[in-house]
Amino acid sequence: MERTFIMIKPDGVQRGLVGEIIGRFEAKGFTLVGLKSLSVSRELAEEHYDVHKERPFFGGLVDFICSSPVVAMVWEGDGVVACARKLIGATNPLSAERGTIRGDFGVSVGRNLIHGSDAIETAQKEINLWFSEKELLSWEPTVNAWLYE
Ligand code: DAT
Ligand code: MG
Repeated sequence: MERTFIMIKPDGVQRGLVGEIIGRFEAKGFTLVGLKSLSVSRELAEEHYDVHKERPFFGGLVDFICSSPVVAMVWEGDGVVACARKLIGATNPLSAERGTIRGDFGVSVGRNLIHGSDAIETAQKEINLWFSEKELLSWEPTVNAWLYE
């Protein structure tokens, strides 16, 4: 089954939105297979955002991710990678649709609350970067019988 990496950024944790955000993934019907809170090292943040290392905002982004604890998660379900991006909304919260996490709770691109993998291959890479194999569960919620045909 498809998996994606989701991280509630320091602003989401500081603003007390952890429960709200997790609740949206749960309510949608996805399965939580990994969850931890952590203070992110510079090394991990730089590796995670390596694709953006030439961008002008890279230094500030890494500082921000390391500034306060985050909540890292792995969610599972059919089409979860693309669907999580829809639940999250556009990168700039001001242009994100209402009903999305960024659209409902954010006002600036540098404080957009949450990260979600942008493709299946990226998700695999990010899950391996943030979680060890033994931190991930393999389980099937009994409610899946009522979510999937
Ligand atoms: P996303 O998080 O939607 O995948 P991205 O991969 O383009 O967006 O950028 C990663 C993060 O970098 C983004 O969530 C917030 C930050 N960021 C992107 N563009 C930025 C900008 N122009 N100024 C400041 N921060 C930016
Ligand atoms: Mg991205």
